[in-house]
Amino acid sequence: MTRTFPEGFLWGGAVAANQYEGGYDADGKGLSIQDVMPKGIIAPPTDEPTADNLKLEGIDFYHRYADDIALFAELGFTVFRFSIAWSRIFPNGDEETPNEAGLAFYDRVLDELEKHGIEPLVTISHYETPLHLARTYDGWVDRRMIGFYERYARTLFERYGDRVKYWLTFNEINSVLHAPLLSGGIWTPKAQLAESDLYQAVHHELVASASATRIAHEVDPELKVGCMVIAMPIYPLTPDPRDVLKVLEADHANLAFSDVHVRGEYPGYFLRTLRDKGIELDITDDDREVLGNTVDFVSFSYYMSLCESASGGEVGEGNIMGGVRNPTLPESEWGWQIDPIGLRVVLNQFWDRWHKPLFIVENGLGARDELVEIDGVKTVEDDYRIAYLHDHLVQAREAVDDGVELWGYTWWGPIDVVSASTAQLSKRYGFIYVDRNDDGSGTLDRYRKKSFGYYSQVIATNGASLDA
Ligand code: BGP
Repeated sequence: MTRTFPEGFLWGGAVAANQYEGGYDADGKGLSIQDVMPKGIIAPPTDEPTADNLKLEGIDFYHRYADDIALFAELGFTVFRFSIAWSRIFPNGDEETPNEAGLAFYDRVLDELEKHGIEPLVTISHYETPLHLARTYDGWVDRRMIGFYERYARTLFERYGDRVKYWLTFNEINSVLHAPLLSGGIWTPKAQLAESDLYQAVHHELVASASATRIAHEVDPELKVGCMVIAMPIYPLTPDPRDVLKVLEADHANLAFSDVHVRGEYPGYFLRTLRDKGIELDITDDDREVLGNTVDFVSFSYYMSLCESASGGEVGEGNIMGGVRNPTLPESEWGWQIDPIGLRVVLNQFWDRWHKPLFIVENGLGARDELVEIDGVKTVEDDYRIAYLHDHLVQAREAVDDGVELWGYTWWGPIDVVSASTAQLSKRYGFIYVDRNDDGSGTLDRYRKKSFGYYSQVIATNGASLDA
């Protein structure tokens, strides 16, 4: 029996403006926090942009977008997830009127996608808060951020709403507890940040997200707005019930964000956490009403799973949030443990919990690649990436057979981009190799890797080729 994905399933790739566009000060763009984060989240920000920051030039999509989108079309993409750089549209973030040149850039990107019949999926805010908002307001700690974000979101819906149907409000919104600057634009260093301020920032982001959903539906009821979270299945390290309880607590910390997005109110367990911490949030009646604007779908990134244990355990690396290592799983060169079955687990968990359509908007393997020449053609023999892709898609298809409503799949970084956590280019995810190195050298030329052909087959056969 040939097994395919549902008809109309959306296939593509995902990127974020700050990791691939470059053009960090082009056409009136203001600085974003990323322009002063040359080492990602592994070192504090700098005062000014510095030459060692690979994101300033990225992979120069700003100038090469037409050629890159043509390559995505060659892969067979039917969807492309990208983010809009907030500081291209509102350079400082708190202006009254947008920067027309910034808006025009995304018009051109959308023209190109339309030309190739590729559906856009837009992230409104992907780890790129305007620097001015971070420095002057301490990011989302300040309630005024809600208004700035609403103005920005409305501008996007009104400008692009007739061409962009699918929207995500915040990338990995549940990462703010772990990475306050990256995810919440909070300038105060994490070690000095009061927990009450951090949770207040969470609240402001959740209200802003729900408000954006309301505005989108006002502009056009046909628009589909989703939340976007890190999906991280957590397993008990042992059958000890205390380990299971730890898992429940860790799950709650992660799932609270999507619970609010889907149910429109804070779950009891979250309110208890606040009580236990002695935190009283400033939540207005208006806020409560706004939160009632729930999402149309739930999207997530999935890279890995973790363990929890009540009695400690070896702590490993992870996507933003680390945890106890699973002794049964292999790991990537960056220590992220590889767990395809975990994808089927979260898909089922999310579907059972919310009964909302799901969208896998990030999944991928960061690895060191070697560019080689075969029959005069430069390529990368990335069988490890093909294996990762294959194994995860097989599990996604299992989940669909389990009854999960899954709208689509966008591989993270279909073209090599700068890493979010470490700001390296050598941590490559792409099907398309970009000749740029960690020291900034390279021609920026693009080359198709072996996985390019593999993924294009998967897309062309709507998943049937996974069994070949
Ligand atoms: C997610 C982010 C992305 C992305 C990806 C891979 O957390 O949403 O922006 O980069 O992870 O992570 P990294 O680049 O750190 O390898």
